[in-house]
Amino acid sequence: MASTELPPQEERPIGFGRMLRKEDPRFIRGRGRYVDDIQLPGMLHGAILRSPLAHARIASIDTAAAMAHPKVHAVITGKDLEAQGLAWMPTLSADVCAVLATDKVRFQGQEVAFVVADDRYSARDALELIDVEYEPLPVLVDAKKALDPDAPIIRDEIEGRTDNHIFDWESGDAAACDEVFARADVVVAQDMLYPRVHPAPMETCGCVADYDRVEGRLTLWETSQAPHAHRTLFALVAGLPEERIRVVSPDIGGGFGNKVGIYPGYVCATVASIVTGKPVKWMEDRTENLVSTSFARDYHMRGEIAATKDGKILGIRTRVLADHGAFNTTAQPTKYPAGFFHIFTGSYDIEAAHCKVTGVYTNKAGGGVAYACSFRVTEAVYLVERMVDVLAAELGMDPAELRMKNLLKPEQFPYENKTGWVYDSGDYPTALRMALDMVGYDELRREQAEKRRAHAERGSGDGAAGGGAGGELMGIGVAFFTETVGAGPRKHMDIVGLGMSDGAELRIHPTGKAQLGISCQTQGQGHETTFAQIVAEELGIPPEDVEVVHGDTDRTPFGLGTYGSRSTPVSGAATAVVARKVRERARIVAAAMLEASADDLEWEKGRFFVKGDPSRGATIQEIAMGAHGTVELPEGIEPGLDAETVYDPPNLTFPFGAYVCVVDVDPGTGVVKVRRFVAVDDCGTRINPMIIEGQIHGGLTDGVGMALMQLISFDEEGNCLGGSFMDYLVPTALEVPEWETGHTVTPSPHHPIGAKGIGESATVGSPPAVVNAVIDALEPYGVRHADMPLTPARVWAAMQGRAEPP
Ligand code: MCN
Ligand code: CUN
Repeated sequence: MASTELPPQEERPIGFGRMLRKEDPRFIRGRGRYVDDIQLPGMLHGAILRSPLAHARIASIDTAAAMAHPKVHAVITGKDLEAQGLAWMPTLSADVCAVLATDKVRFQGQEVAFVVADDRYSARDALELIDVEYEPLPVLVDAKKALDPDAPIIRDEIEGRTDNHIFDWESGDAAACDEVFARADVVVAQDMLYPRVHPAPMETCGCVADYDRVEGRLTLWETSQAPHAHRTLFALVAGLPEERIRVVSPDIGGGFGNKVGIYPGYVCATVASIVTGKPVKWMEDRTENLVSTSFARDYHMRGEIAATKDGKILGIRTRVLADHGAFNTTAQPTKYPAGFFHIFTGSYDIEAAHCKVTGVYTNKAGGGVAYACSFRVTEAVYLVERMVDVLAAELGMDPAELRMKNLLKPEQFPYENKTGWVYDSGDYPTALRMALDMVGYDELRREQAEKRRAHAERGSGDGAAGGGAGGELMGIGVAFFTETVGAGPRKHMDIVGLGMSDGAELRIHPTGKAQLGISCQTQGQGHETTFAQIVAEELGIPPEDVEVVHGDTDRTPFGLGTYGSRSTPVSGAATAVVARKVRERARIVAAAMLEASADDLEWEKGRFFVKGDPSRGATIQEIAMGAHGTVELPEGIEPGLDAETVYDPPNLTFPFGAYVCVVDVDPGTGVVKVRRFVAVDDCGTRINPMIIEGQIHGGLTDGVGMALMQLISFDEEGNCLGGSFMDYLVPTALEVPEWETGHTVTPSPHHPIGAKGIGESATVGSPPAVVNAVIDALEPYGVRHADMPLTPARVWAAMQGRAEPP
């Protein structure tokens, strides 16, 4: 079970264990270096003119007055980009996206023109001098109407397009599902929406583009979770040779998937730098970030579950309508247009499963895969975990007991689920039992029964079921999740044709200090610490002596970057493998130094010694000096210890967890208070438990935010109603309880150190636990489901038997 105690700093682990983050001294002293901290001589500032309308034809754009502004250097419009073939750019999902609008605007906040001026204020002032004449078009907001014959066609620039359909995608076996549903005793169905939310990182997106006309070289500082992939795409789109592009992703103030894609601002700043010959900075403000960059979710789902009358789940099927906005700018492996949604089979031993997902365009910002989503595992887990509770209600069974009855058993791993995923390892019942014990489940149910009884007695006097003051409605919510992270095997997974492997380079200096270059990019997850710990574990070099280099394409090996919690599963594996390569080289050098045969050497952390004679040995530091010095090496052995590798994962990793949430709902106001939250996670081998707990605390907080507070919504004209932190509510310490965490350790059998990802587990697992708890609290009112966010108004409406507040 977790202890939050850190060992004293002098007992820092040489390898895995709790240690403070190496990067924190600069962050807590305000010495982080973010994109907006970069100041270059002669740097100009860009600002984007955005569409006030969600759908309109552009009749004309007059930039003369803006150009006449004394501090303005350039005004770029879609027409200017069109002349260079840059008005549209490819997305990460086989679609194209407008850089600056040419023909029409397709969502509110879409990029229309780019102004470059001496300073940020003048650039913003000059935006108001641009005169755009719009001819409004009918707006499509409701995804359910996207395929109606009379729906406005959003992407009519595409030859021959007569509807808003993007894709249909299926997984599982429809016929097998029909068969089990036909013979099931009980079938329940439920419609649910996982609403549009936004990752809202504290640092918005931005860049500094510096094109050197003499060298023909572009340096681009970017808020990017994937610098190498961005560089390759820039090379392909702009036609610049790849070696003349350097992408640097410095410190990132939170990514959460928001910084995976390539945004028009990056392209505009680059074009502006080429045009003006000066460096150009572009930085979004909060509203721009919320209205125009990658949102998350927006999945309209219908779930169905079939079971026997004693609660054995037989099959699950689902039909999904996916709202992708005006451009399909999601980012997931090419083969999977719905991401990894087909893990909606969850953690259960079932006979059949099937899903069908249809993607559509609407007049909203594009995106869909972001906000610690594990490529739509979030939606999948929400669906199955809500459905299991709906089934429990139907059967009158305890939801924890129903889960326990259906969980996969440890001996079933590796387990191939009904949509083709092979779960690598797991011990689910132990994790669920631990969570129930930690929370004191039986006692809580007793307390709840007591309160319900008291409530019913009071309620009969009041008229309305329990309305009126006092007597909180207590709810207990359970969720069990299986994730699939670490994309992924090259034979199955690529993003725009780039296979999803990652490189690692390890240099060992003569003094035995090390420098590790990796292709993933930390946005707050602590890679500078944990990746040093992997090297430390493998080589015995203290983590403080291992410098982790990341986020600079000139200094790191190629690889696809950080998202889908893939850093530990892929780059972490690459790091362990490259360290082992170094170790094998060190063995040969040590043999030469100790005048022994390499086979006769034994390794203990940080040192080789001669078998049977532990006093005859050499430390890794001594070996490093020897390898760089004058030790005579065998024929054909190169001096030095450096090594490199590229890791192609054989499978994904499947972290899992059991969560229990306890809420109290005020029947008078509908306000939900999260009283307790227990999270038991299993991410295999744990590199740094302190960082893991931090990831979980953050994800749980996000989950409470999504379940209770957050929503990006639109009015009928397509005006975004969540465009500021006054409307889009990010949870704080005030809304969340003291988190209670526990863990089990079931290593991944195929990962070199047995580690699975953890970065998104809590965001994936917590929303259904919270919603299940609220619905459980509303049981006396006969509520079976209500959609997130469960704001006081929604909860109140549900208590009145309405889906939406009036
Ligand atoms: N870790 C560990 N032991 C394990 C697994 C992970 O010690 N068995 C550590 C890792 O070494 C790393 C951290 O936990 O320091 C997260 O690791 P991992 O699960 O590999 O996830 P990534 O590093 O790939 O991070 C990405 C993930 C995603 S996709 C989103 S979205 C998200 C998240 O991480 N964005 C974050 N957590 C975030 N945390 C912060 N602070 N900021 C973000 O933007
Ligand atoms: Cu889906 S959000 Mo994270 O994978 O960068």
